[in-house]
Amino acid sequence: MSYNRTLITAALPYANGPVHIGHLAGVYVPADIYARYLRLKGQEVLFVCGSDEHGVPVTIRARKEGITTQQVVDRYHELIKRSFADFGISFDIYSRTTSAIHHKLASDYFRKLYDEGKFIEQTTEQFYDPETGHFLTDRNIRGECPHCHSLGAYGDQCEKCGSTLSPEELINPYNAETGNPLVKKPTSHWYLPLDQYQQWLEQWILEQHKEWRPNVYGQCKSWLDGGLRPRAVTRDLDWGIPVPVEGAEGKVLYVWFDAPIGYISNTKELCDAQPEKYGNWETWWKDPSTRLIHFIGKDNIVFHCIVFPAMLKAEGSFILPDNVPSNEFLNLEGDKISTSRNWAVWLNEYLDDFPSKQDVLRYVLTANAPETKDNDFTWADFQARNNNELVAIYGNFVNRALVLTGKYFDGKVPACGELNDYDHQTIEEFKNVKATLEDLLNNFRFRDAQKEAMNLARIGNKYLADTEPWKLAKTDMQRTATILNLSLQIAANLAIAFEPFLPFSSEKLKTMLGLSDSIGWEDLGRVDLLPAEAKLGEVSLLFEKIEDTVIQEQLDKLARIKAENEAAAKAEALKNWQPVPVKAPTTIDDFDKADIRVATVLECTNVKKSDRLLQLKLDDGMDGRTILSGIAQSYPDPSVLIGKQVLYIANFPPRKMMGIESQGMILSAVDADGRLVVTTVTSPVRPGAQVG
Ligand code: B3M
Ligand code: ZN
Repeated sequence: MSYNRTLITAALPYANGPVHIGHLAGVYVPADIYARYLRLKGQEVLFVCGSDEHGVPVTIRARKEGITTQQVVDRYHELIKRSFADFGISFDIYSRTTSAIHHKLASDYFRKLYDEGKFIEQTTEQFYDPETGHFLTDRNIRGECPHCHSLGAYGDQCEKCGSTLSPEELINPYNAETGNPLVKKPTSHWYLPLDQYQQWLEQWILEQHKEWRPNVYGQCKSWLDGGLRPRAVTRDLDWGIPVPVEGAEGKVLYVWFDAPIGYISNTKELCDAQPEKYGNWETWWKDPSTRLIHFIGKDNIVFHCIVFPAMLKAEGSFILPDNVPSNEFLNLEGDKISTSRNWAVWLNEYLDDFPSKQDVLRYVLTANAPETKDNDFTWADFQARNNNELVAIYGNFVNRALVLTGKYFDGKVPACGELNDYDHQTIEEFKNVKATLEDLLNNFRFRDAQKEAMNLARIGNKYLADTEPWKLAKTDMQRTATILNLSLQIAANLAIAFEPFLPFSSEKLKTMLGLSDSIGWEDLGRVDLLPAEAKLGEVSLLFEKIEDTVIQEQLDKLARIKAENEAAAKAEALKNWQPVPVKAPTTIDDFDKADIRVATVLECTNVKKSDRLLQLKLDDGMDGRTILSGIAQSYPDPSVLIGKQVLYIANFPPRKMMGIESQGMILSAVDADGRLVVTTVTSPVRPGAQVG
């Protein structure tokens, strides 16, 4: 299939918080690299995105802050839009789903499917808070976990024991926000019968799109193998797009029904505003010679590969996505990025701390992109890649070529003399860069593509190091001129090759080289991009070293956030703590079977390679014994237990842990925050004394 244009969408970020490095790495930098690359090749491209402003999260934040939901989305829509612009994410439009054009388009879309009988209507019993008059979604319902009896389990999952739950399983469910007990109440909703699209989706994805990334294809296959079921497309909420059906007051379109339609309404908004530049929106969404590419994170795969395509198929006049290059997740310093725990590097804060270093972050996030598996961002790696790659290879090469030209040729491109074998060999090496880059970029392999561009800088760096023009200048200016001419041509190639990845530094380098705007992607590999005698611009460093102190500040900041989170978690645990229910009745005979004794702690040390176990050497009034106990987290300084008397079970069979034999079990009380406190006696007794 040959295409005349490419429509690129990037997942619409929820407008309930700022954007962070995980968003950039997962979705927006890859999408921007691809859009810039296609534009550089002269292709017709539309790159659309906008804020996703409906759904429950924004309403929760509004209630927490005591402001309106519209105020929340207005605040974050502007912040997110500015962050994307600051990082050079080159959308043609960044709009929002509270726009009138989106409300109308999504509402009309729903009504068309409704009138054509594409939905089924079902009445089900849902949890309802009689006091607030709201139906609740799974995440807004909490209660006692039926498995581990922790009280804060959510309607979809218990975070204590990890069990997947449904709200019906919770004991004494309550409204997570108000604490009110809930009742069940019938409510009717419209459902998209995905099961009716099962066969078509199997054919369209599993047969026609085997080229999709394995993580995407695999997730689609498991959803299809599991059998698709009807999916609700409306909700009982007062925030969202009202359901355009008589008698549906109080119901809105489900956020995941309206949000993908946001791609269409953003396109329409742009084309309606600038038809002379962007043409008719329907050409982008209905002409089969348009190639549609969705950039998303892995948690959005089912919505972009199964649900939205089924919606498009149901409507019947739209094109379908040709590829959905979804990334996995980026973690931060070994921990999952989390908005609620403030465990993130926020884009607006990054720019405060690293002004004008957008390209450094773009480079590092692409170099570590979670393209096929989750990956980890560390500040040490950020510093290393900046100092050892951007500064030491790319920046160093460019700076030497420019400074030496300034020093020996008055800042003008020197004429190129006779090329020797080494020159020809170097030229040969970087002539293939264009083809390699294109193959990688066409296949959404941005990490490898960026590495290929950096290899070009390595070629330049090596060429200068091997030819040492700063020495030759004393004896052979002609040869020096040839070397610097070729070096400047390589630098010009670098400006082009890096443009999709590092737009800011490419712009700066093109200015310093005086590179004509007419030079583009198709010129990659040429060694005559800069004519002799052309005047270079003012020279400055492309990249600057990042010092350890700057990195330490970031690590200290994260350490403070971690401590704040731990304190908050402890306070939360204490606030909601209730003793677990008393166990089933037992007898004195059963109790007697356990031989509980008192012992005095002689030694207490950490167990190597374990962050949980302490090794206690006890005077048990008999031959002495060693017991391992999982109390290390509660006793950061194990020596505090030396001399203390503890209670332990003496007649458990010995068992080996971490290669050490443990003879018994120390008795501890579990505090509300999970801290284990060892039990003792109120006044000293002889070691070996029995407890009854
Ligand atoms: N608002 C973002 C997310 O799930 C979601 C994407 C919508 S794209 C149509 O993080
Ligand atoms: Zn549980």
